[in-house]
Amino acid sequence: MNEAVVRKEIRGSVAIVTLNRPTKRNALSKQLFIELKAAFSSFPSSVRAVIFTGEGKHFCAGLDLSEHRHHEPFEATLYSRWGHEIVNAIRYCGLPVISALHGAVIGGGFEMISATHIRIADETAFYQLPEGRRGIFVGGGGTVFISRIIGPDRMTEMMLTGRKFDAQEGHHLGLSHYLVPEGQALEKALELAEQVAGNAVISNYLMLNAIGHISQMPAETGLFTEAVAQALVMTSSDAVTGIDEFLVKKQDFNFKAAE
Ligand code: 1HE
Repeated sequence: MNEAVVRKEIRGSVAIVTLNRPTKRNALSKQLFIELKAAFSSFPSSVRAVIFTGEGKHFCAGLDLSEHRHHEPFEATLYSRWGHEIVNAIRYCGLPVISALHGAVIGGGFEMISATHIRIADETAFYQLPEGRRGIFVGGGGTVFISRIIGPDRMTEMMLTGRKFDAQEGHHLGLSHYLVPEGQALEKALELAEQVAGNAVISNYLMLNAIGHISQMPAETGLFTEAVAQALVMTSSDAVTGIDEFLVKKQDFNFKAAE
């Protein structure tokens, strides 16, 4: 039997999903795709936040090119659609996903982290879309999701030239929300995971789903959807608790700890 190339560990209310193929710089092989999809498909009900990271010196070197020397068009289409399923499994797993990044964040790996909700990079992180230099193209949702972060114009230039953005540059472009010293991304991710795990489940669910969907709607449809989403949360018992705690005790309430 092959060794697992994705590790999944549960630490209290936080799950840690780790790409575990460091000798190949966590390149995305078929086996890794299968295990990654499975890892994000279900979590124990005690889990309230997920951390996504990589073993070794690099987060991910992108698609395993050794598996993609030749494809038929239909096969390549299905492969890309499979990539989209995985990216959507990350984005819509129903829990906040926090990526902890270091070293290479390349190609398909870059596409996957564009689906995560909080991104933390250490100073060694760098970002690259070398597809243009290899005669290929992105296929893991990058044209939609990376371009929403850095804009289609910047993504086009990144792909045409194959340039690398270092951690500082990536941070200024919005690729990371937090930039931390070398080796500290996982620690920061654990701290933030504990914090967001303490939010009301229903609030988190709406943040993870409604904002992304509403941003794709015409304004008036979006505003109506926002009102309905707000009504769902504002009329929950969690809203009563959260607002009362603030008004009476002047504090943020930890919903997870109160269970
Ligand atoms: C790989 C891959 C890979 C490493 N597929 N085997 N991605 C790329 O074009 C990035 C290619 N990789 C690199 O630029 C570098 O490997 C790194 C900057 C990430 C790391 O460099 P380094 O010096 O630490 O490692 P290395 O010596 O280059 O690689 C170590 C091993 O990993 C080596 O194998 P070995 O058997 O000779 O030890 C490499 O061949 C192997 N390796 N990267 C296969 N990507 C959904 S569509 C998205 C399309 C894309 O993602 S395109 C981007 C592809």
